[in-house]
Amino acid sequence: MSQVSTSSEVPSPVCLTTRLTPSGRGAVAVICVEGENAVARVAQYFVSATRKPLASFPVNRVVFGRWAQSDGHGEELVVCRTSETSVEVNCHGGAAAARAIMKSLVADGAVEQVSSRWVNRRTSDSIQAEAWLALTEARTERTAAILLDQYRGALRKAIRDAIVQLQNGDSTKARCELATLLQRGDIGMHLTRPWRVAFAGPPNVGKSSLMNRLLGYERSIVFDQPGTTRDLLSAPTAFDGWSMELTDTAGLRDSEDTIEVEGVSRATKFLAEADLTVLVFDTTTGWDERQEQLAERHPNALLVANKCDLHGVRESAKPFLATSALTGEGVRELMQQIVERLVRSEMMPGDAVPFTSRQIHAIAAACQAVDDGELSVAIEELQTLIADLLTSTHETPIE
Ligand SMILES: Nc1nc2c(ncn2[C@@H]2O[C@H](COP(=O)(O)OP(=O)(O)OP(=O)(O)O)[C@@H](O)[C@H]2O)c(=O)[nH]1
Ligand SMILES: [Mg+2]
Repeated sequence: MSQVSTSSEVPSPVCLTTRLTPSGRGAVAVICVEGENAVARVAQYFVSATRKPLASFPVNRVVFGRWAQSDGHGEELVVCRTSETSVEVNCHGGAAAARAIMKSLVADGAVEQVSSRWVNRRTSDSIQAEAWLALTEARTERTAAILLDQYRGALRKAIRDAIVQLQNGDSTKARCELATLLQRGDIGMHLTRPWRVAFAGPPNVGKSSLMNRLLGYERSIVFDQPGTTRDLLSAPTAFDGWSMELTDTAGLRDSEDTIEVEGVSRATKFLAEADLTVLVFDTTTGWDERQEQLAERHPNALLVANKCDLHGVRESAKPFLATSALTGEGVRELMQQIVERLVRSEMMPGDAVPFTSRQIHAIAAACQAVDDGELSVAIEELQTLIADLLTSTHETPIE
């Protein structure tokens, strides 16, 4: 009751609270609290280890202390005033700790803001804003470095150059550079989303063993009886700095077992969606009509002859990569071939890459317009792509 009357006596300006780190696992979560009374709001919950009030610490000093909630719970964390009107709270990573802090601030009148709005307040460059957000989703150093290049202006510059070329009537050069950007679109879209690689093939050929070998741990159960894997089993990893999600599937065969039939049906559906299928066979078993048909049904699959330590002879005109999940032979080559199949463009540091569907659609539309001889339409598409956020979604600064 007293809290309500206090807040009505002192009109409180808008205080925004934003989670800056993405949801999911992480060592530390960062929450930004900003607005005229941000320090006071945080100080209601934060007790420094030295008991000195938060406002007495200089800007940019990292202060260790405790977040004390009204229900007696709380956690140790660090807080930093990043300006007179903003504070960063660094708490344990994971959803629960950050959620509890956001909840207490919101209960106290702060307004929760999505991270895209936070970004839009800091840059008017639409591509930089997209890169800023995408960076929080990058899973590897390599993908983060490429996004950082776009954040620093690589894509914006490439689009600007294409606009100038079109304005100067050099549509051939512009078309060529736009086509290069489009080719890199597939890589761009996978900077924040892993490539999906499926391991499929007849039962008992070593699909699970091979996937475990690539992951470096026992994700899937391996057993010497066919029909061991039933459901789809996925795990994230990275090859050569590219983010991948490997999925083990049930051995493809006709079965009377209802659960196995369902497993095979799920496997078949998944293969249609995966970016790449690694079709595994057992090098020691003969190459028969059924295996031939399986390979024919997946013409883009990477063909693997596993158990090469047993020195079987695969008699087929098809190009097989020999592997042994047992000894590790051929596994490095398999990794390389997976990357070669998926990452189809050569990339140099600093290269421009479109990484959102908005960007890719705009570039594709511009290419189409150039092909149709509509240069002014192409220029307009590209100008819209790099248009200032101020003209669309950029918000006024916090009062
Ligand atoms: N010698 C040898 N044995 C292997 C190799 N890879 C797998 N195995 C054995 O083959 C058997 C089947 O392996 P899994 O990895 O379970 O085969 P799978 O293809 O996943 O089988 P399902 O899930 O039943 O379709 C196990 O006994 C493994 O130890 C290999 O490269 N060499
Ligand atoms: Mg298996």
